Amino acid sequence: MSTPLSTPEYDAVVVGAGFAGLYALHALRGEGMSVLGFETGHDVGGTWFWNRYPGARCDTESLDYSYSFDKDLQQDWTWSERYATQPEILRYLNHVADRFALRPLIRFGTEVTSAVYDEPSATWSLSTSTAETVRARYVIMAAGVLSSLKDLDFPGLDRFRGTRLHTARWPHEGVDLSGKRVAVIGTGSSGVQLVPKLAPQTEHLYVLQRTANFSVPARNRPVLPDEVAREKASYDERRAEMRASRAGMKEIPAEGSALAVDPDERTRIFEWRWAYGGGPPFLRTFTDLATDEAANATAAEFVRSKIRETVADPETAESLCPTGFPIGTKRLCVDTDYYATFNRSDVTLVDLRKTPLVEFTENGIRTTTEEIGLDVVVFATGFDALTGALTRIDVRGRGGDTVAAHWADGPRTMLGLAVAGFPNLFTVTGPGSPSVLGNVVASIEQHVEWIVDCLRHARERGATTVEATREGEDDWSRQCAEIADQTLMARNASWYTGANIPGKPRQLLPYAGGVGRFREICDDVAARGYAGFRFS
Ligand code: NA7
Repeated sequence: MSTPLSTPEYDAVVVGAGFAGLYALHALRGEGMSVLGFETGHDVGGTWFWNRYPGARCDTESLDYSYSFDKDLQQDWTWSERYATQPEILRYLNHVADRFALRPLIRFGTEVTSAVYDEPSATWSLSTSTAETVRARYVIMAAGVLSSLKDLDFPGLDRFRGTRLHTARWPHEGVDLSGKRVAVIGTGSSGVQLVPKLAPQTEHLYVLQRTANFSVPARNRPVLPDEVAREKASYDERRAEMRASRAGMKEIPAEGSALAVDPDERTRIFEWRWAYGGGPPFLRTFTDLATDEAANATAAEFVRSKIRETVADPETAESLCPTGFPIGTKRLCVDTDYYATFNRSDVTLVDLRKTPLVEFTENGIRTTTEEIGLDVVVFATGFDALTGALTRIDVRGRGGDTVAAHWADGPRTMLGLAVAGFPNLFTVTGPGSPSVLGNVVASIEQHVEWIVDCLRHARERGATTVEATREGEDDWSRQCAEIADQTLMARNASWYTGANIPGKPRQLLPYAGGVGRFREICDDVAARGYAGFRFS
């Protein structure tokens, strides 16, 4: 005889109140469910709540990096720039939270510390940093893909008497850096956006670079009124294109193989994309840049030639030229004046490959050749991407198994949406989802809508639990690995493959088959009665 099911306090709990959490709350409530959101931050925004460093900006075009689920919202909101700044995106998310009355559903300043599945009642019990416990039938993990900070394991860090800042924990009130000697550690997307903005504010800026990254110009500009009118008039077509596309955004078709054109013609085509601006347009200049090393090398060399052209000091230029990995296998940075900033007399590049960082001292940082006196150190050192937000919570499914243990040899999911042994728990843009390999907002909407459809289906068939099967998870993991093997990304060290976190298993974390293809696969799974899922 089965144990009677007790009534949960909430139909669903949503963890996180960024783009994913807000939409999940809205969509689940729309199904008539009782919902509760938890958010560590003191307000909505997720990534855009935390990452307030000067220069923080989205590198997907605003017209794509925004919700499409509500046509009135889409028409009412007007983006002012091609790539929105962090303050503008945060204003947008606040507008969404108010417009759809989502704020009252969320407990802010509250971190979920554990989520434990209770088999007899088929409910989840969640505990929080504020010593609260709630029970829910469903849990939607929407805690972000770049939200769990990489540990700062620098020798002697505690000794340093100056100010420490992190790009992803930038003070809300801002920081006055005038007259200060400042170091930025890290030259990924955050560092590359930050450096040109900090340089004019500081007395002297030291950029501590361990690995030079490729960066292409954003060519950011205001969105002009006639462009706004035109785009809004045809927004439906833009969104349809976005949903079917590879990267979840309006795309310029690639030009065929990079190796099929002569060098002059190839350079002319790269020049056009360089002048157009943006990461995905550049990486899609030719069809084979992501898959063929020789083709990729032509793009890498083109960017290196631009760095040498821009940076006056030849030694600094050489240090800034990325080598040893194909372009696009680490996230391609998108900048405004990054390389030109090194022509300033008050900016120094410290090449940690040549002169490694030895330790922090009371007064600054010691490398193998000098001690750099500093008032402020900014860490732009990255995140435990895609898995960190989930594995840092003590999530226990059937039999008390933890997600962290289930993923000990690398994350495994069914469609990036569910994990075998964790019934009624869904993940948004985690491993196995196209996630960061495209416009994350496009994926978030697709995931949330798919989850809501799945829960409606469960209700219609009278099921209390829905769960990924082990076979479904095996099959999806195999498909992800097969697609990954076709890319250069999977073979190279980056946070895409978990290589930035010591001890993290190496595998390409997101699904590399594209946003449009992923949607087709998800739709097909649903059409086949949710093949790979078990309802009971
Ligand atoms: P990233 O892209 O992970 O970049 C982190 C940077 O910090 C990178 O240059 C690292 O160098 C550097 N780093 C990390 N640890 C160290 C140590 N111990 N010493 C020296 N340098 C270090 O993070 P971002 O925040 O820039 O960007 C993450 C994403 O957020 C971004 O792509 C957007 O999508 C938003 P390394 O390469 O490891 O040598």
